[in-house]
Amino acid sequence: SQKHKYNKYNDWDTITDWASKMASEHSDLVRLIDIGNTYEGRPMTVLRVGQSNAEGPAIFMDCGIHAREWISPAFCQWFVRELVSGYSKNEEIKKLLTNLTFYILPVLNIDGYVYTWTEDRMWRKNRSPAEDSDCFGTDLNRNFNVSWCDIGSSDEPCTEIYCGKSAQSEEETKNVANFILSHLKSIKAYISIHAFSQMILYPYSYTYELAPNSKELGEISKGAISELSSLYKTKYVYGPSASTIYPTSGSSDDWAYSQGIQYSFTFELRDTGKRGFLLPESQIRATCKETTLAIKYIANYVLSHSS
Ligand code: 0X9
Ligand code: ZN
Repeated sequence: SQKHKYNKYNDWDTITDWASKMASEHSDLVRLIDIGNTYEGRPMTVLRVGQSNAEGPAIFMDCGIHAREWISPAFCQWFVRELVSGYSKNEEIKKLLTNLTFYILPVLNIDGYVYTWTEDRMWRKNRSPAEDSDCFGTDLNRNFNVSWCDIGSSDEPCTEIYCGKSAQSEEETKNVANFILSHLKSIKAYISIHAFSQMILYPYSYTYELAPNSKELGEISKGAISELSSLYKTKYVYGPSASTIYPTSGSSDDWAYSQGIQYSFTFELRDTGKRGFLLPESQIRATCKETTLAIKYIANYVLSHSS
């Protein structure tokens, strides 16, 4: 594999080696948790980052549900480094890692990600074949078991928003859902990182109704954006997913929320469409630095609002 770089896009083999290295070089802070295999048999590995072995409050964050959104896995890698390197030199990070656990899945849709490196840069879905169709791939952000295959989703396998054979029919979705369910007592926040549009979204996506704590989620988003934009003045908007971007059903954030995880967010990182999914590597550093500020804001909020 290639040499791992934080300001470049890394292929899957390089990300795998990087994860092992993080765990071996920072064994006091990082553990790898195998949550099951993808459709094509690749192991999905969550990095558990945190000081304590106790099951304190936790934040689950995933990157790369959509294969072509390369800035997303780049951010998860950046954020892990931010945590491990900040632990010894930054009081804020030290406090977070002493009191919180981060579960970080750097690439959720690994098969799709590999496919974007080898066959089709613009691939979005996973790589499982459909029944009775020559088309491949389920949109994993339509496959979760919440209002499954309803608004903003399609039962036609050849579309980009195919919901799959059934709710949580896909290995990748099942593995994530099982992991979250088995840590439901500790996971207080769920954050899903996508691109692009520069938005922070929160439930609901499958209905225009407001979520019970919608006002609080809006205030958290506003605070996170004010941190984010303090660095480079990047313009972000926020709001309930359905009305702010478009309605979707079977999405990960709505599912996490339906399981009682009250702080559920989807980030759409840079840009607003000029380069879109093909965000140049020259923007990785700034995008990751500003997004780190937003995630730290949410983490601090969650920490001070969970007992
Ligand atoms: O369509 C999607 O899944 C997301 N946009 S993307 O361009 N990254 O594919 C939007 C998701 C909005 N819905 C939820 N947050 N549930
Ligand atoms: Zn996406």
